[in-house]
Order: sequence, then C-alpha cells, then structure tokens
Amino acid sequence: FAVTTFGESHGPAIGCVVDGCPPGLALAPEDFAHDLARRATGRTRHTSQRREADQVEILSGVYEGRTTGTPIALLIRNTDQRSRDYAAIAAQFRPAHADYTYWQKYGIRDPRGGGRSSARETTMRVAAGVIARKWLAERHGVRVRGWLSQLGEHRAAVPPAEVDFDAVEANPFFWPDPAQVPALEAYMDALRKSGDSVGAEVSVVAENVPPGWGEPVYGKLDAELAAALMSINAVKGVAIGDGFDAVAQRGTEHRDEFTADGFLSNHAGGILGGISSGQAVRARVAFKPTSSLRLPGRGLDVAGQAVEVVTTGRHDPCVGIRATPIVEAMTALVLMDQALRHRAQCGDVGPVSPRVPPGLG
Ligand code: EPS
Repeated sequence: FAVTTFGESHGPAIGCVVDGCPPGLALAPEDFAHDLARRATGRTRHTSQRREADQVEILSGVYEGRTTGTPIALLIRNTDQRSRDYAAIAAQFRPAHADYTYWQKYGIRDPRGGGRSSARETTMRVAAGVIARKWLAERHGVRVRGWLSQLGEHRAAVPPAEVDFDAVEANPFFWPDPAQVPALEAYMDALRKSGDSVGAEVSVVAENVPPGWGEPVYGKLDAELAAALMSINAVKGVAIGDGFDAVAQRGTEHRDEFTADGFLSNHAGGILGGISSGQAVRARVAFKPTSSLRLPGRGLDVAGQAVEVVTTGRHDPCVGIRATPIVEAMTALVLMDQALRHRAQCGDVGPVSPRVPPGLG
C-alpha cells in the first residue's frame, strides 16, 4: 500500500495516487468533503485566508462506486492561486523555510510561492487518508481521531483518555476543553496582529487496533508512524506514548501492567517491540511556528546577498491549528499499510490466547 502526491500550491492542480487499496471499498467524491473541510484554509479568521474549493475528482481505481484494486488517482484543481503574493520574495530565501534547502538540492527556484513545500500539499494526504480511514473502520472497526493538545504556551486541560471528541469538533482549534477556547481566540487574535507565528502540538489516538500489527525490526509500527508523522510539513517532533517523558520515569512507573481484565495504563502508546499491543495507539506531534512572517527577518537572496525578508500574502499564524486531520490521515495510512502487511504474512492467524483487553487507553 503506497501513496504519493503531486502538484504545487500555485500550479493548476494537486493530486495523489493511492496504490494497493483492496477492491470492493465503496468510494465516492462526497466521502472526502468532511475531512478536507476540517483541514482547509479560509474557514476561520485564525488560518490563512486563501479559499480553495477542495473538490475531489476520482480519476481512476473506482468503478460503479467501488474500488477496483487498481491505483486510485485523486485530483483537486487549485482555484484560488495568487502567486503575485510572492513577487517580493521570488529571489529571496525566508529564514526557516524550505525554499532554501529546495534550492540547495534542485538548483531550481519556482517563484510561485512554497510550491511542493507549501502546506497545500497536505490536502492530498488528508484525501488519501479518507480511503484508509474508511477501510480501517469497515474492516477492523478502527477509529483514528486527533485534537490540538497545545497551542503556544496554552496546554489543553483535559487528560488524553478523557477527550470528548464532540467538543473537539465544535471549535476552530480542535481543542478538547470548551472553557479554554475564548482565551485561545484572544491569544490568536493578538498573535495575528503582532505578525508573528507560534507552534503547536497535535495528539492522535487510534482505537480498536488489534494486537499484532507492525513488524519487529524493519517496518516497526512505531518507526513507520514516526516517519509518516515527521513527513508532515513543519513537524519537528513525534512522541509515541509517553515519548520523551519516559526519560525521567522508573520502570515500575512506565511499565503497563496487565491483568486478564485489561491493561492498567498506557505509557507505551499501544506499541511494544514495534507491534501493536491491542491498546489504543497514541502519538503526539510537535509543529514548529510557521516561517512566512511579515515581521522582517535576516535572509539571503539567490545571489548570496544579505536581504531583509518580509513575507506578505495569506499565511497561517499557527499551522498546527488545522493539522489535526493531517495527523489523523497519516496515522490511518500507516495503520492500513501495516494491516495489509500483517494479513499478507500471517493470513488469518488472529490474536492468540491470552488476549488482554485494551483496558486503560
Ligand atoms: C502556505 C501559504 C498559503 C496557505 C497555504 C500554505 O498559501 P499560498 O501558497 O497561496 O501562499 O494558504 O495553505 C494552503 C493553500 C492549504 O490548502 O493548506 C504556506 O506558506 O505554506
């Protein structure tokens, strides 16, 4: 099972190819609308004001409403490009932006904005993820859901196991505690006015993952999850379960004891030895502050001359705000791949006795 994306933020279209999806999954263009709208720009004042229709066309791999097993090609035509936003910095490198490293690697400067490194590319990750989420839900009852657990200095007051996902979906931040939302609104309004940006942390949980998914050395579930989440634009850190918090823990604290009634804790994030334990799979993802700022910063131009870089146009003051659906999508894509690999190797060998109930999530 493999996914690739194509297209530039200011090109005519973006798209993806999803290869290896089993035949027979019901799939229609309408299936994509919900998750794409959750990720989209221009829906609230706290994100970039670019307004894209994000209308999916299914070009291949689906016949009479069902997947055929052949590569699924999805296309979204860009409808609100405005590459003139980038005229002033067409020959400059923004500090902390990928335009410098793309230049070092390819030696080609596409003046139409961020191009492939723009967060626009994540649209197709979410679209591909819709297929994985559907398949996982129908075949295995797996549900993948995320929320914003930190926005700048603000930490969500709700413990991960107690998140109410109706509350998460009811505000523009995917924030689990409604009581904190007014403070976040004020924080983001002040930040936007200041011209600066800020980082964020997204948490994700996959429930009903059966034990046994993942491979023990190459292709560990946690390694593949970390790689997939790290491949999202602006991600600088991934924690599986307790992640770096495990450094200061004792073994007696960290170990997830289990009884026949279930696990008694979930420090491991539902993965032991690279293989799912049957508990909820949990990860956290750190997003850096976005680099396209109207506050002047020191940078270089393509001739190597020092310049003051000012980025105008439509940018996100916190890209993490709309990253929850992207993190969910990447998690689902990894889980579907691992589910298919597990089936290929182990066939119908199901979980063996004793099977511990998931217990505490
Ligand atoms: C982005 C800058 C803005 C955002 C874009 C990400 O777009 P443009 O390329 O027009 O300057 O609106 O995000 C999207 C368009 C999207 O769909 O996510 C950037 O600098 O990364």
